[in-house]
Amino acid sequence: VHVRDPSKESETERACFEYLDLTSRSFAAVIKELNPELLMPICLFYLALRGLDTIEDDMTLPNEKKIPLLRNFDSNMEIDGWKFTENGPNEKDRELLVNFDKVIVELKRMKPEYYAIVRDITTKMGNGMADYALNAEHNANGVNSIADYELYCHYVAGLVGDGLTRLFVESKLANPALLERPHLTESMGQFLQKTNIIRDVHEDFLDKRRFWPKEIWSKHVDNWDDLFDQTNPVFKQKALECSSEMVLNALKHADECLFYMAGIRDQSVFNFVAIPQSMAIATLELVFRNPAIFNSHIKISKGDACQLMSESTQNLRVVCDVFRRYLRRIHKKNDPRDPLYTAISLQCSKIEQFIESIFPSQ
Ligand code: PS7
Ligand code: MN
Ligand code: MN
Ligand code: MN
Ligand code: MN
Ligand code: MN
Repeated sequence: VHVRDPSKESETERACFEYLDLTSRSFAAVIKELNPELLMPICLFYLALRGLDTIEDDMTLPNEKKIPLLRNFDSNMEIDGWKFTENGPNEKDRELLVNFDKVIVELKRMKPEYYAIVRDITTKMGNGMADYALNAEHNANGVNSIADYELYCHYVAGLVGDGLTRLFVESKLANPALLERPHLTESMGQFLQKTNIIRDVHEDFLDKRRFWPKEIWSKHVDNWDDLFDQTNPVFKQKALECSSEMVLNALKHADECLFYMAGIRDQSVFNFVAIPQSMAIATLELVFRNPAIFNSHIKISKGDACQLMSESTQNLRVVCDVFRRYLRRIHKKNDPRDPLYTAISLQCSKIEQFIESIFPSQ
């Protein structure tokens, strides 16, 4: 197993790992365990996108400032000495942007083949985020159609999957056939981002942001705010049914995520892609029919996270067992009074059958 030796690293390399630790909860650990060939490129890819997301998430920045920052981020990250010091004081990732000049030094030392991928995805994500920041301002109501919702998830996560897959294949750590299956890659990002959007609904509501598409929530309530009125038993019921529809929509991607992971050749890359996916299926189970998502920030327990980490660093069979376990729990929690009871039940069976077809249980 590869171990970093900070004494052999440059000052800017050490700084990058410091910002990685500062800005990520779960990604820092898995990135630091990556195959040495991809360790620094993926650390820098992460920091570039984390920089963009810090700007996107900063609700103290007016759109007149935010939009050009998002659209120009790819060119700014090529300017020696560029950094961003205007961030709101309570922005937790401020440190990264204030010291972004150090990240730029390391971006310039990357292999050109890898840098081209990072730059391409940064350009596309920055422009996609800018389109949505603009949209949210003009509609005060966020995302409307399911297609818009999936396009947003494409910009902030599907594209990350695309860039990562190109890095894995370029470094020969994944089967090049994955490049011919962009739909599988897209599902990897969509599954993570949709789970994040379902779980963070209350946090985003407090920030006056809405990512749940109107096409879904308007079937359950007339006003978005009603979902958060947990004192009214009718709204409480409707909110749960609405969240069921969001969970069902996310579950559409689960089988393709498992299929994608079969194309990974390197153990460290497998761990890197599998851990977030296992955390996502466990999070979906936690949020499913859980009214707490509408008034608090919920997370899977430390103990469950530890178990998921050890199970996701073995092989695809064990990860399939993890998916099976959580799908069964979702199946059990499903309530016959839920209008989507049958659809959810069928979707769980469909994924379980897919798993059964690749890894028969005895
Ligand atoms: C480059 C490792 C592995 C094929 C910073 C990993 C926001 C869920 O929505 O801040 O602001 O609340 O909680 C990670 C596919 C992306 C998608 C994305 C980059 C998996 C900036 C992760 C992570 C593709 C855009 C959580 C998508 O952030 O979200 C690297 C394969 C960053 C992956 C955003 C979201 C990540 C996310 P939000 P968070
Ligand atoms: Mn964001
Ligand atoms: Mn964010
Ligand atoms: Mn988040
Ligand atoms: Mn979020
Ligand atoms: Mn959060």
